[in-house]
Amino acid sequence: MQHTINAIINARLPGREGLFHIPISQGCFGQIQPQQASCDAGPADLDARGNLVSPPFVEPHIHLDAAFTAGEPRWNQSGTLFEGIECWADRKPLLSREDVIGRAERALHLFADNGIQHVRTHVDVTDPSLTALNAMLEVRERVAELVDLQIVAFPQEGICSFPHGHELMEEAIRLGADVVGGIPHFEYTRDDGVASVRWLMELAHKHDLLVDVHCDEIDDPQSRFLEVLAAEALRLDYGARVTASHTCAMGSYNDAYCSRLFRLLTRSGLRFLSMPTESLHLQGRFDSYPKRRGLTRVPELLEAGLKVAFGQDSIRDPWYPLGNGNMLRTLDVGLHACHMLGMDWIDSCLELITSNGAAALNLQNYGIEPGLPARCIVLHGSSPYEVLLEQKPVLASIRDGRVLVSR
Ligand code: 17E
Ligand code: FE2
Repeated sequence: MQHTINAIINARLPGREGLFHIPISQGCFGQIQPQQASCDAGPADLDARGNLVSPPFVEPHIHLDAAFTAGEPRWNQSGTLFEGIECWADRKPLLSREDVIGRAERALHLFADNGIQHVRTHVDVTDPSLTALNAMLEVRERVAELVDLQIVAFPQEGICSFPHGHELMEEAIRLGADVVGGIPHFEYTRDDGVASVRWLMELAHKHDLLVDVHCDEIDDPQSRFLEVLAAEALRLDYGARVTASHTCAMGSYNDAYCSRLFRLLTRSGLRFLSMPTESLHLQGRFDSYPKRRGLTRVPELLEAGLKVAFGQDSIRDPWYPLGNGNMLRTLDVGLHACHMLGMDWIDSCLELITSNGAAALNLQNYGIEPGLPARCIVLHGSSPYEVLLEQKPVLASIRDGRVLVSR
């Protein structure tokens, strides 16, 4: 049974000293008051006991239509992105509404239990039946009390390279997808990749939709579709609404090219998502030694003032056999892979799985501020460092004043 609360007491807040009393009424936060000392909880109070209270975790990049299909009908033995796409193409004809809804909701309940309240899922629309898309549009309504779900029309096998790819994208938008996707590095030619990015940006702009492109998810330093995406975002003045996912090739670009590229990136202001567990697993597969990590330039993008967040990408699917819904695991791996275990990075690390993800999703009412919807989580630890050290399950998850999770 979910009950509502009137306040969170003995709360610590990210980047602020001392303890706080956070009142909640009619599903929204009230005026946050500093507390002189730790106090006892009333019947409708949630006692944070000096632990950190944070806005909910954001899962900005996942593929729920493929969740829990690892090994079906066969395992990805090479561990490459490309064999994953082949395995998925064999699984796709077996999809049904019930199958997709069952697996996606299983993943979303696991996410909710881990303090995630905002999710963006890519749904493969290179399927003439659009079975997964229709099922996920239903799921978006069915889980609304637990999570906000954004649906990306994602052309897994290409827009230009898949029969009727453009029409399937347009149909997905007509049916109600929130975000326009793409996969330029998978199109047959560089020209097709460029054409696909220009076309999808026009489509999004015309329909006033967000954009999230699987962009340069490959170790090939010649894969340079990010510059096309950024230039289009700049031209259309659309940067805050455009997300570049993966950009793995940036980990292989030379510094001279990157210095030119960063000038464009900062001007366009687009958002970045890196999926550290996934890229460590799928990239570097064509290297002997030394072997690349396959991640984009996360600290460099952050230092340039751009928003970067981490996502899980997969949960036991043809691309990645693991995943447990715990964003702290993703954060841990990402900080290791990106050389970000310096104390300054650790102090701000929760932004990578909270506010920066919210920026990528273009969320408007996110944060712990008076008047905003009362959505937050209580973490195990009084500082980001302690939270990262322990990686314990969240102690509570509150949504619009209702207690979704409490331990
Ligand atoms: N599809 C894709 O193109 N890339 C990925 N990382 C996943 C699906 C999980
Ligand atoms: Fe992905």
